[in-house]
This record gives sequence, structure tokens and C-alpha cells, in this order.
Amino acid sequence: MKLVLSSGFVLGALLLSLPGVNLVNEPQPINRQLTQTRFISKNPIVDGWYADPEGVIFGKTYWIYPTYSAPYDEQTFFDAFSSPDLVHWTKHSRILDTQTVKWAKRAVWAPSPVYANGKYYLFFAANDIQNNQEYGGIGVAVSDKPSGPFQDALGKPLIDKFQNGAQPIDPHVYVDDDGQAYLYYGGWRHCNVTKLSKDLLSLVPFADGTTYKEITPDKYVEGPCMLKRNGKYYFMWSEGGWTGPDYSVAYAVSDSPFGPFKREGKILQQDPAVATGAGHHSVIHLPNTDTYYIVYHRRPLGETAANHRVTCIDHLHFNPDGTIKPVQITAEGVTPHLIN
Ligand code: FUB
Repeated sequence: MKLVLSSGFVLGALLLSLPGVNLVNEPQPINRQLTQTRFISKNPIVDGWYADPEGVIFGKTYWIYPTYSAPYDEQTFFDAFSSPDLVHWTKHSRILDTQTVKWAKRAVWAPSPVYANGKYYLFFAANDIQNNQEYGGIGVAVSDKPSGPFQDALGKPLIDKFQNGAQPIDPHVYVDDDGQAYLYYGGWRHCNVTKLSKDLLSLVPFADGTTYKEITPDKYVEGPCMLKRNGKYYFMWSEGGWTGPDYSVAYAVSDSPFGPFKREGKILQQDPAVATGAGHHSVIHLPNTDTYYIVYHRRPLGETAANHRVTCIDHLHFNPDGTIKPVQITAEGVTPHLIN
């Protein structure tokens, strides 16, 4: 703890001395210590109930797109958060609102952002459909800016039915090194991968004629996430029930984006001294480094309400053999890091 704080202090001082970096006068900072430059992020990184966060870097800015964690009928919009340094966060309100998505009524969940074709795309789920007679599923919205406003691109869901038993929720877009974008998604203990067209607005069948490939690993529940490192595909997912303390994240490694994905073990879970229900995560990789951050939600100690989930960041470390070390969830969070 001492080491973290002191190295954070030195880094913070360095950041302040950089031209163009004004950490004190950040517009609309929403962290609790509003008037002070901070040398460590503190978890949760922002106030308010936010879950299913997907972190991404656009240019020199970190962005986090979470679910607004409220009763389903109140989940009618997304807020996003941006930061130059992982510590000072700015809130961008209602970057997508169901008022502009005619088919989405409630339960807008798990936004997954991606930049392509000179635009920002946001994949999301809506309506929490329980069967194929209900209307909803996974949609895609587009904006010229990462802060939105995002407009519905199709006027209907991209995926509106259960396929291979997978509820159409929890989209996660992964773009491979060759530029091919894949959409991983699925709740109710089933996960599919689909191939996206170049404009990201439709699904393209695989060479074998199928459109939805089931890749469900052992114990998978929801919240898929893909990361490529040193040529290996790290597939991660949430397991357990999201309303309880045992919600957690596990992973598998494969040579292919389609698996097979053999479960290696858990990487993120509750720590009774820090928080419960840690899960539904994403990973931010600092380009040209071996530094990775895990962005996830958890439930503060003493909280039991299902939606009382907060967004946090901690380090994700790899062992020399390529396996992932269990994440140490912290109250302190991470130190500032500007993107070069
Ligand atoms: O936030 C709503 C749902 O809770 C998500 O879609 C699931 O992954 C779980 O985190």
C-alpha cells in the first residue's frame, strides 16, 4: 500500500509537469475528491450504480461504457465515462437513450464500443427477452463521437432470437489482427460467436454456412470477453449468479477465436475484505506494453440489492507461462497513466 501511494505520488507529479496536462481543471470531474489532483484512482472509479463495464482506448483517452444499474424499467439509457489517465473521470450523460431506439423499451445492458470505418459503434442488449415471442435482443448504434449521441443503426435488433439456447444479451465485439470483427454474446449459460460484416451492421455466415457458432465453455453463464495476447486467444466469461456474492470471472486459452475453450480457472472473484460479486468485466491493454487493466463491477460490502453494483479497475497480470494470475481486487485502484 505504501509503495503504491508513493509511486503514485511520483507519477502524479510527473504528469502535472507535462505540457498540456491539466489534471486539476478537468471538466466536470465526478470523483469524490473534486478539488484535488489524485494520484490513485480509488475503487469504485465513479459514484453511482454502474455494471457490466467495457473499457476501451480511443486515441489518447480511456473510455468506459457501463450498464446503468437500476431496476429494469429504469434502464433506458447509457452514461459513459472518459479519462486521460485512468484516475480523473468525466461523465458523459445519456450517450444512448431508448427514446431514439424504437424497439428498445427497458433493460438496456452491456454496451460494447468499437471504432471502425471512421465511426464509433455501440453494440448493446435491450428488453431482456425471455423467449422468441418477445421482441428485443442485441442492437447496434452509431455516432461520430465516442461521447455520442449514438443513434440506432438498424431500426431493429441485429439478433432478436435465442440461437443455440443463448439469450441475446451481453454483446462483446472483438476485432482480430486481420481486421475481421466478431461478436461474442449470450446469456442463459450459452455463448455464441458470429462474424460481422465490414460495416458492422450485419452478420456474415461462416464458411460452413452457419451464422451462430456455439463456443460455450464449462460453467459459462454470461458476459463474454475476448483478448489476444502473444498470438493466443484468451476467452473470459462470468459465472455464478450476478445477483449474489459468488459471481466471478473465469477464462480459457485457445489458438483460434472459435475455441475450443477449455476452462483454466477463475481470475476474478469476491474478496470478503473488499467487495462481493466481482464479475462482468473487460480488459484494457496499453498498446506496445505488457500492461493490462481489468475493468469490472462488484458489490460494496454490506450491500445485497441486486443492482447495487459499482465499476472498478485493477491490474490484470500474466504469469511467464501465459496463464493469468488471480486478480487482487482493491479499494485503492490504479495509479495514473497517460497514453503515449
Ligand atoms: O446488468 C444486467 C445483467 O447483469 C448483465 O447483462 C449480466 O451480464 C449481468 O451482469
